[in-house]
Amino acid sequence: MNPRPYRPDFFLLLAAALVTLFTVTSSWSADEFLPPLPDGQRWQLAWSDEFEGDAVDESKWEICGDWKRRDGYWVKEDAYVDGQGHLILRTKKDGDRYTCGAVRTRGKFEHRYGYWVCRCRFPEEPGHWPAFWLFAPGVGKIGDGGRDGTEIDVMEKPWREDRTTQNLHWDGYGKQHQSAGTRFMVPGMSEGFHTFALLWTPDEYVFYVNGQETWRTAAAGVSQVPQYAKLTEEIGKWGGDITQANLPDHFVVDYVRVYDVAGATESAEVYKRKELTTRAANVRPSPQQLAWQKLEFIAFIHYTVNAFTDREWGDGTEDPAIFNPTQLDVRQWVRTCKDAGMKMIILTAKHHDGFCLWPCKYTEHSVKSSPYKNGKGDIVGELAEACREAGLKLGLYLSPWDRHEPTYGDTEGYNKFYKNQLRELLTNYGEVTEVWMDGAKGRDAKDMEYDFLGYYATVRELQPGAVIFNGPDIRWVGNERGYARESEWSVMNRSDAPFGFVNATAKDLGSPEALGDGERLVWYPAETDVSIRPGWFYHASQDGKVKSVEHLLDIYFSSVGYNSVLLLNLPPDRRGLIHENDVRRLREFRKVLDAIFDENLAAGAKVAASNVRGDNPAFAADKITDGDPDTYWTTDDWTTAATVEFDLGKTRTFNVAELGEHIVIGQRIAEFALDARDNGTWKEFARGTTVGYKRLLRFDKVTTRRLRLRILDSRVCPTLSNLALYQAPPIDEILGR
Ligand code: FUL
Repeated sequence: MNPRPYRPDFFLLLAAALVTLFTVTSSWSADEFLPPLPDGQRWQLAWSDEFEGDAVDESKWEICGDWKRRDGYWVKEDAYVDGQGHLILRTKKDGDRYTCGAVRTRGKFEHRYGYWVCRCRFPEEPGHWPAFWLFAPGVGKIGDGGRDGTEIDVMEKPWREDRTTQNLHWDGYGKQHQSAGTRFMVPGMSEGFHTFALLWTPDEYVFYVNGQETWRTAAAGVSQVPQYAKLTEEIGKWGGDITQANLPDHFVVDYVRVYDVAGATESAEVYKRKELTTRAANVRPSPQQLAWQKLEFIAFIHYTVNAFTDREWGDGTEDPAIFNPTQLDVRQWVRTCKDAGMKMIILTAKHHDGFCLWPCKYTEHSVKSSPYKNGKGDIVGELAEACREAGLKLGLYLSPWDRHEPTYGDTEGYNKFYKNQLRELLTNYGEVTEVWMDGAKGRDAKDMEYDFLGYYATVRELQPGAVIFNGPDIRWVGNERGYARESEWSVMNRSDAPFGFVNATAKDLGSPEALGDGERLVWYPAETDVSIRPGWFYHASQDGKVKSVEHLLDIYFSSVGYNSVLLLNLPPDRRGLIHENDVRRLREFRKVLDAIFDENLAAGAKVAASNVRGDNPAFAADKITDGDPDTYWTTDDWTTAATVEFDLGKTRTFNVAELGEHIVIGQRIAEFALDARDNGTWKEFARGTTVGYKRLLRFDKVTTRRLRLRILDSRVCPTLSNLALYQAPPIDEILGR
């Protein structure tokens, strides 16, 4: 039903709308009272409705009804605009029942802080009252004062005379209900238009009528959560006796405007940063990158003529006759890696010396010219088969720098040769999961240009499921010591170079500053490569220099535990076996990891979060401890700080924590802290920056039943799919030393 008595001619309406629009847009900021601000700050309109047009703008307002409300009904037909720039909330008698109008911005505009103002004219008859108020679901939550949401009544006028009231309600409407309020007279208020406003800062509420301060309070904690606006009429005894009213009666609203504080110069910067971090937060891993990240711990095998010459870099002049591993057993390699919990083996199919571990058709410089299996061996093929049998993935390293190949230095000739080698490797050995393109090149190397784009295209064509290291998929962490960055972001701004498109050794690759203009944001996670010995290749002189369990554990926490994949190198010796010392050390290392990550003390813990996205149970905090890596907790957009409380069910002692984001949709968390409840107070015991796929933290023993995670900063909104707690026993105890 059209509530207006007549519908003016469309063109008249349009002309009127344009005139009003022009007057409104050109004058509103000039004649509005706005509370004074410190130098350098100004008010900026964040949201408004001038009620132009011929219908309530439902992108801004939800029209309430039809349902019972107090002694009457809220019905949709009683909330409409009058074509003169006003919202009308009508109260009328409809048969036996009394009805009135109400609108709210729930789900359409929810905002915290700022200056909220409404200009309106009051109804004249008794039995009902108009109100302009702010609300949030957290009003019903008990505890935390009004901070988790407060009913903020900027104006309620149940009286016919020049009197009004402003109120706050929090901690629900039951036994714990709390409130505060003020009542006052403003001569002339019952007639004509007046403004009612709220200045809401994180610390205080200041109320105004016609630009005059009427009340200032922090009550029991100022609401810190986004709230929505309501304009309502209600029928009840508080407003007098409705049977005495001459109906219909109208509450007329000229506008609602919400302003935010903006630093005059700062705002453009803040906006730019928000825009950049929003884009960065939404960069996602490819399915291949995600699958690779989940491997966590993988093995490198460096093997070539170097094992027989005792060198780290062969010069390409080595005689294949020296390559004679008499006990080579790829199954021993695979067993060693599998027992250590590694999920892939990457073999140097060809290192810088150019010697090929497979019988390459394009060169004689390979196993086929060696005594190994009388020239009939194929170490790539043997390893591929053993990995397949054991359920491990296979990766291949093929050095672009080749110190043997005669075509090296002739750009066209060598690129053809290299792509032929790649084609052979990626065609004949089944699934290959990672292709390692080493950037190393000696100073004396002949000058030539690698056809990286052609190399990548060959990989994509033959092994579409593979990730390319140093290419478009995986980045070198920047050192060979085994340490990722404490703030290891997986999103960065790449250059347009086809190879080495970030400066892998830079200290900071992921902060908003490092993202710069953000024009080429990519998901580019770090792989941390390190050898279990000082060298990449086997040297008998290093048999006593295998890294200690403590050292390996430190590397693990600083690589896997810093959002990276750990690629640990094991060099087979001249026999063709991984040396006993290395095997023993890996066994010990695994034993220690198993003891640490034996029992998650937070499994199934009760969890509550300060904010849940859209109050949707699918994103609730219990997803953090449900043991399902595919479910996660998250918050509303731009709730970049939040707290999550865990009740472990009983007092527990732990010294390791593990966190994991749901990186499927991007990486967000920038800073967090962990607190334990101790004698009625929260005590911080650990703190970190990025989380990403996995973040591990070690700290002195903490004993508590209640734990709190504070997300201090994140991009757009944090996600968390896992928080686990472990009790790491002393290493000596685990190893019986
Ligand atoms: C470097 C190479 O020069 C080393 O020999 C080793 O292969 C290491 C993993 O990469 O760039």
